[in-house]
Amino acid sequence: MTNLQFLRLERDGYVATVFLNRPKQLNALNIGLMDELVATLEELDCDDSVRAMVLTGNEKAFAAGADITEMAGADPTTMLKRDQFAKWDRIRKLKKPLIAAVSGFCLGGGCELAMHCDIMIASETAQFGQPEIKIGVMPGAGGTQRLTRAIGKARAMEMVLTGKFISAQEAYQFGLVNRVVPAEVYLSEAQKLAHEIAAMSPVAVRLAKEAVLKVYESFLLDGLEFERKNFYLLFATEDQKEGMAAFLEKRAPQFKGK
Ligand code: DAK
Repeated sequence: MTNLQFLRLERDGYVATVFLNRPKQLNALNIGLMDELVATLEELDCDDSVRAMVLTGNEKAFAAGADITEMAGADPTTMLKRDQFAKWDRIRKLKKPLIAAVSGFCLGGGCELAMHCDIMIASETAQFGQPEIKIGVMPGAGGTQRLTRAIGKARAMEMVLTGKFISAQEAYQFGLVNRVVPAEVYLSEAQKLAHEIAAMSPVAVRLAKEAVLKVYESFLLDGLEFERKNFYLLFATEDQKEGMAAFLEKRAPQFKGK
């Protein structure tokens, strides 16, 4: 865990806080960051001196999504070989409670990462969205499944098909986040909650988390598999190339349905 390039780590008693740390790119989740994140979370998960973890970004962004520069030129075979989903599966399998402390942009893969967490505390400045459709693709790391379960079909469909963001208050009303707190305290509130959970029996916490997740696990796995296949397929389209190139060139995309 030494020499972290894309993360920062703080420890306080039984609570570890992991900060996503690519501020210039609004914490866009590049491959290097995801590698570090998964390794760090797994290490903390196996460390008996840690009982709860907080995952956060900075005030401006939790994370603005997967790194578009790394995906723009990719074809389905490249995406398949990268096998990035294996990393996300490892986050899904963490045993200890993981609390997201979200401020600012929480978009695309960033929103999907926050939804991998067990509890979400949002700053009043947080904005949530699945804007992949605007760059010619769709959510690939569980967004179509977890968002729909969290906020219902009607709202999820609108977000996924238009890419529109929702505010922290809306996210609270829709059931995506546990609570919305003033910007100054979003992180300390998440850490307070983590300490509260860390005071419980670690074994009971682990088994209780596992049991809550079981509620939808088997359906979730079918859904994730379906989503992944569709996501890969989109990398065979001209619209994906156009959508991502347009973002990087800072212009509006011209989609052709090809
Ligand atoms: N990727 C790369 N760079 C990004 C980025 C991203 N997702 N988001 C922002 N940046 C960069 C910008 O390019 C800009 O860089 P410079 O021009 O300064 O070099 C810098 O961060 C600041 O961004 P802006 O200048 O755009 O800042 P604004 O305040 O004007 O706008 C914004 C903020 C968040 C509205 C805007 O940056 C934006 O729309 N960003 C893209 C949001 C987005 O489309 N997100 C979804 C990406 S697709 C997978 C797992 C997950 C995924 C895919 C596969 N597998 C396991 C296979 C997920 C996919 C996605 O998330």
